[in-house]
Amino acid sequence: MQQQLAEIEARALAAVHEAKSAEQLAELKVAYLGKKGEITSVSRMMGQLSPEERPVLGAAVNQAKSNVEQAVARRMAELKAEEQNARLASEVIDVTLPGRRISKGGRHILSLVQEQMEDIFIGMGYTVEEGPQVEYDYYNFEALNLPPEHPARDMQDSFYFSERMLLRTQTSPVQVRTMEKMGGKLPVKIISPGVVYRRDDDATHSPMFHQMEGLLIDERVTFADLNGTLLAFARQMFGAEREVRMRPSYFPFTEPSAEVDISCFNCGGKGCRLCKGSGWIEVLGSGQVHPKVLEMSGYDPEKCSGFAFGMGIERIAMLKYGITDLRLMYDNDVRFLSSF
Ligand code: 2NM
Repeated sequence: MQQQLAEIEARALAAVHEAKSAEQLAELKVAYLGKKGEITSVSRMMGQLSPEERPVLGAAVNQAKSNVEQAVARRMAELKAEEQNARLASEVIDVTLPGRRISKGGRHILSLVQEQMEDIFIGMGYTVEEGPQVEYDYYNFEALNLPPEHPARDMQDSFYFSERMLLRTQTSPVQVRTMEKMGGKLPVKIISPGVVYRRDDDATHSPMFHQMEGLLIDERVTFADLNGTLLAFARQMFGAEREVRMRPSYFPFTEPSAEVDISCFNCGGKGCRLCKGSGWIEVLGSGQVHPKVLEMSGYDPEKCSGFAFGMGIERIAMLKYGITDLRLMYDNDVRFLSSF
């Protein structure tokens, strides 16, 4: 039986050595070491032996099993190494190829438009001022000549934290703070871009939007200066052929006040769908700063005068880039964002 076992072991080792694949090795393992495998069957014949002979054969069977198992593991490792070497030999990696380009982000359309607007006014000598979004009622309303009964002060229209504090509904408080800071010195020549908040929410109104206001105070500043400034802005923003039109209006902080239209850049003023046939598009509000507003912030209306204006940055962006829904600018869908 020992003889037979030795012969089976030698055959198994030779077959394992010759194996050409992992599947073939697995089959050999079953054929020799499995439940009905050849080596396993030798131990089944143990019953024919004397009690003295049994342990001797048992040990020999175990040794043979162990030898074959080790040979299988060795051959498996060899086959794996061969396979990897073959793959490495055929695989061509060109290490001189350039890497994949990392796509850079871009500025948001609102930031781009705000910057264009800033650049135009910086070019006319204005400086950019900013202020807090959480404001005192005093700076947001009172110092701007908004009487306590004014509808804009209603809880329905503004976000209040307390009786004295709210989210600013316009950037005008920045102008008031700047006038205070300047302490009566001339000129004051600033723009104040930034976010404002109002209780409004539909396709054309968002509770959070952006404004840019401007303020110029100096000796003998007139309505004609306001007109010329806005004309220069309109032409740089919407094209050299634009005209502006001012219509009488009302704001508590300016007197007189005017709504400002620019001639339609789509049809050149002939009338089209964009301007609803009128040839004009409303873009901003403006006026001569009210004497009370000047006085409250330390400027003598007898010695100086000023103009102010305010416009929505979203509205300018929508007009300039043909954006039809305000909300697209807040969704942050990359397909929209990357189209500018
Ligand atoms: C507008 C329209 C008209 C405005 C007035 C002032 C200030 F502080 F000087 F009184 N700042 N902004 C103003 C005037 C804003 O927005 C439609």
